Amino acid sequence: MIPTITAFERSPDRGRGLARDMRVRWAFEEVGQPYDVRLVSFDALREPAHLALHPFGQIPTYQDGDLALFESGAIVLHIAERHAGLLPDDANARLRAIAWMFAAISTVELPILDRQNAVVLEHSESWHAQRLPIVDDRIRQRLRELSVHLGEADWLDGAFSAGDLMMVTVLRRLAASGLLNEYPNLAAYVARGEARPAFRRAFDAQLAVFTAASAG
Ligand SMILES: N[C@@H](CCC(=O)N[C@@H](CS)C(=O)NCC(=O)O)C(=O)O
Repeated sequence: MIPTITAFERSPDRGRGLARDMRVRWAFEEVGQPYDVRLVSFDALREPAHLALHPFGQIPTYQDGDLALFESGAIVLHIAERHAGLLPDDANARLRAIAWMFAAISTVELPILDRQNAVVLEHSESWHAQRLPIVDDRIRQRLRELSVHLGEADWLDGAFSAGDLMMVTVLRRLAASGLLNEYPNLAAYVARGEARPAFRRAFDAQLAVFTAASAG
């Protein structure tokens, strides 16, 4: 049976691959697992049928037989555990890769999401101009630390893993901010992730949804 995930029918990121179905698509492509995508509208996210799959009314969701999952990190971890290619065989290295997945979505993504909220939701507040540099400095702190850890390495801990997959997708959200370019090794790290054939296939698949929606 082919797993089915949900993605936006009309992604607000205009096909830049920033919505979180991109991580799941990329994971599927890395391990060579075919998948189906069910596109959902914003209205459908609030309907009981979708809330039964995702209590917070978001994408992505994952369904395979009697297994239903939400949270992109949990879905990517499930894919990585079921297939070879995204987690090392060595038990300790495997746990370190999983730790990097958590680091991506809890330690690094949080200040990045704060910036997104500041830019999208708070731009007309009188205090926006004062707050944004504070938010940016919180991001810089994490980027500095991550940059030191990565050093000259290609990936965060040995070979490419689900930890890198999550981290690259999180850092891509900074593209419009220019902040990533202050850390050349991190910018190169993201470019390395984006150059992977599996990333390109996943990116093209989500872009095709946006292009088709725009044409329709
Ligand atoms: N922590 C969740 C976040 C999911 C999330 O924020 N999804 C966004 C799209 S990237 C969404 O569905 N937004 C619509 C909404 O929240 O109404 C995950 O990683 O899966």
